[in-house]
Parts: sequence; structure tokens; C-alpha cells
Amino acid sequence: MALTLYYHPLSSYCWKALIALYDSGTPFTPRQVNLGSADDRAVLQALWPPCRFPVLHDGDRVMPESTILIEYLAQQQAGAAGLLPAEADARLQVRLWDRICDNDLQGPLQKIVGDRLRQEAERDPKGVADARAAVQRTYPLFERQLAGRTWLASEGFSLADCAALPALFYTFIVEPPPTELVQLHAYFERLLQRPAVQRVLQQARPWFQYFPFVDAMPARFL
Ligand SMILES: N[C@@H](CCC(=O)N[C@@H](CS)C(=O)NCC(=O)O)C(=O)O
Repeated sequence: MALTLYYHPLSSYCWKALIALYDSGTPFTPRQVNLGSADDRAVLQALWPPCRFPVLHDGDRVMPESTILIEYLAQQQAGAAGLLPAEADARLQVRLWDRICDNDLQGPLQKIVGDRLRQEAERDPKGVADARAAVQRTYPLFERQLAGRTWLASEGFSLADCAALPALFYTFIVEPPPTELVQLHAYFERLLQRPAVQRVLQQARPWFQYFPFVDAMPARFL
């Protein structure tokens, strides 16, 4: 069945899905969604009422939630099978690090970025300070995990790496890690070399001007 991905090129969770699709060589039709357009929202909402992307549409199956979407790809597409290791313990590690990326980096990141988009009077400085502290507490976990490893949670590139790139890309801008976390910085550079990641970043480039922290973005990405 033909796959359609509902996404936006600036959205970090959509990057996670796109990296999995590109890296596995899975053919799909991209359908860009502008949440500011009532028509686009209606299309996405009809598929997935919470109206969040990414959403993958495959015949009569609708796969929201980036992690589940990638697990579905790993089940259905031979080229994507390696994104989730078959062996039970290795699989647990991959799923653990996927959760850490989403819960402990992306969650605080959404708080920091969302706050910047609010009116001054509606901002939440304490919540943002807590979110920044949460990101800084998470980086050393990565540093420890990455010692002696190429990829985050398994021998090969996995779901965990698909989750890590978007989270780290944006947290490195809004709340940079200390330079002494050398494993983490080296891992980020390895991720940036991955062709699927380069493709996603290339497609996002025209949209970076709308990222509220664009002024802090390194020139190499612009
Ligand atoms: N847990 C979801 C999170 C998806 C998510 O938060 N997507 C954001 C864009 S990065 C979104 O759709 N935001 C619009 C909204 O929440 O109204 C996943 O993993 O796919």
C-alpha cells in the first residue's frame, strides 16, 4: 500500500519520522501540512483528531505518534527492520533511549520554544528555567551512554538515533551542552553526517527563519 506522510519540514517530531523513512529507503508521498490553514487542519484532524503531526497514512491504517510510526515501518518495510533490533534486550535499550529523547529533551524543548512564542504577560519564567535545567541534567546521561559507541542504543542506526537528532539539534541551539561533553558533541557530528539527516536539514532550511531562536542558530545550518 502507498504511504503518505503528513508533516511539516520545521517540526522536530516530523524530522524523526522523515529520518526513519529516508534512512530505510522507504518510498512515501510527503504531504506538507500548514497548521495555520483551516483546510489543512481539517485534513489532519480527520485522520488524527488531536491534530498533531507526524501522521503516516497507509491504506486504511493511520499511524500517529512518531515512535509508533517508526515501529510500524520496522514491522512492515524490510528496509526499516533494523531500526528496531530483533533481540529483546537490545530492543529495550532502543526504546528506552527513544523515550529519553522525547521525554527529557523534546518535552522541555517544547516548553522553552512554546514560551518564546507567547505574549510577554503569559510567559512562565520558572517553567522555562526548570525545562532548561532538565535538558542540562539529561546531557550527562548521553555522555555516559555514548562512551565506546557509534550509535546511541544499538550496534546499528536505530529508532533511538532518529529520535536523538531532532531533539539534540534544537536543544543544542536553545540550551547548549557544556563543551567538555565530548562524546555527546562527537555523536551529534556523526548524526549530521548521515545522508537522511542532511536531507531533512536541507528541506528545513527555508523554514528556519520562522524558528523563534533563529538568531542563536549556527551559521552552518542556515
Ligand atoms: N508525541 C508526538 C508529539 C508530536 C508533536 O508534538 N508534534 C508537534 C509538532 S513538533 C505538533 O503537532 N504540534 C501542533 C500541536 O500540538 O497543536 C509524536 O511523537 O509524534
